Amino acid sequence: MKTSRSKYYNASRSSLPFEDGMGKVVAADVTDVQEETAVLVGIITPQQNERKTTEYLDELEFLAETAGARTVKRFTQKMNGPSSITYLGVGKLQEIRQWIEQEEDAERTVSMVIFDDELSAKQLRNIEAELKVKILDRTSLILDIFAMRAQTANAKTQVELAQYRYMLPRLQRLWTHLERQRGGAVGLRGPGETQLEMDRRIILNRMALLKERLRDIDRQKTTQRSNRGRMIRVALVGYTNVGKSTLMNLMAKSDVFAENKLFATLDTTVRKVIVDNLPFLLSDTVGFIRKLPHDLVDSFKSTLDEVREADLLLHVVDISHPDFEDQIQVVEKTLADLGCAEKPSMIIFNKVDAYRWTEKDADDLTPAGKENISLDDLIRTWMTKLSGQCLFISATRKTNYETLRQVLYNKVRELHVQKYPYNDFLFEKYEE
Ligand SMILES: Nc1nc2c(ncn2[C@@H]2O[C@H](COP(=O)(O)OP(=O)(O)OP(=O)(O)O)[C@@H](O)[C@H]2O)c(=O)[nH]1
Ligand SMILES: [Mg+2]
Repeated sequence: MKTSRSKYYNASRSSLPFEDGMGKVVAADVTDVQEETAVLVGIITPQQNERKTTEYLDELEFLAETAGARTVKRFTQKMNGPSSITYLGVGKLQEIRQWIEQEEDAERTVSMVIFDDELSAKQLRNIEAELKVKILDRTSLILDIFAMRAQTANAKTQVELAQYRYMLPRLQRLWTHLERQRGGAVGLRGPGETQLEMDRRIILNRMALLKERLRDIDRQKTTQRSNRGRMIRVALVGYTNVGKSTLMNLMAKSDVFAENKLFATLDTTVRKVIVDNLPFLLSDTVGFIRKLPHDLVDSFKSTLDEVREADLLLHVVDISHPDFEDQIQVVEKTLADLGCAEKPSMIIFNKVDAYRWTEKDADDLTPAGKENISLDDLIRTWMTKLSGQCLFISATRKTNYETLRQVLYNKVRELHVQKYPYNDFLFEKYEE
């Protein structure tokens, strides 16, 4: 079996982050693990019914898998809202602890418990004390995947900054934990606190450095963008894993990394695309997700500038995903947060080839669910809803690809004439 270095920072075993020679704070110790296994936890509340929670946990499982951990069990609890002290009820936590102990007795290790919502420092500390395994939440898991995916200096800097932003308010937890391991509860006020202050200062310094670096990158990118000439800029946006990069590759004949994992793309790629005689710029960027950590959105400002400055947004949707309607809302909400709600945009429903539905028997009188809607009916509904401002395609099978090109041509041309009325470049025969 493959032995890999665990990517996870193990708070219960390791010592604290320390500064390396370059002023960078690194986790001091990682544990060797054969295969990491995860237990997932979510709550069912009046605002989030059982079906929703299941969908969230499905997604959390996909995130865990992307990060390299296999899910072995899920726990849910019905409650009015999360407890500010332990997130779950105490009884539920004990139930999870017992289950973990049973597993350990059977010589099966549980590497981590992942909570579907962001945990406060206090919740983390209490849960960790009770469960005695590594605890992650959706945010730290997403940050971990981002760290794994980051390729360029820009993406790496942005992720590192987001990680420190997440870590800073939670530092105390690590110290408390360490003191407990040493068996001294009182010691917290002594050297521990000094050390905590030192750690905090090291991290704050590092964050200042990263921010400065990002400002430099930002300046460079702004210059690059202003040198791109008079071309309409189109940005592919959408939920993660919907097929943005696949579509980019198809249109720009490029070779952007695309795969069936979450957050395959972190960096923005921009390509010149020519439809007939019309050139424009097409960009592919990071996908959105539910409960996207706010720190991450802030840290990814320069990557998302591409979206902010686009003239037209192509919102790609995976119509074969059971939650695609929810995903549309998440993307629209994120776009609004970015100040892009009013931008011209178009919805591209992708993966029509993968759409599945079950026809109801004529004598089945139960109300039709969303799994009983045929593709044709779905298309009709959305065409009406969006007054025709949408397209249904398959990027892998090229279904309706010609229509997409035609629609884009008209749209980009219209925008071009508005934006650069005296630019005759548009109507020349364009030679590549
Ligand atoms: N069946 C089917 N699969 C598709 C289609 N388009 C893309 N895919 C698959 O969907 C998966 C995700 O595609 P990507 O292009 O990486 O998606 P993305 O939106 O760029 O994802 P992130 O970069 O992770 O946000 C890949 O496995 C693609 O092969 C399609 O039209 N039909
Ligand atoms: Mg991608």
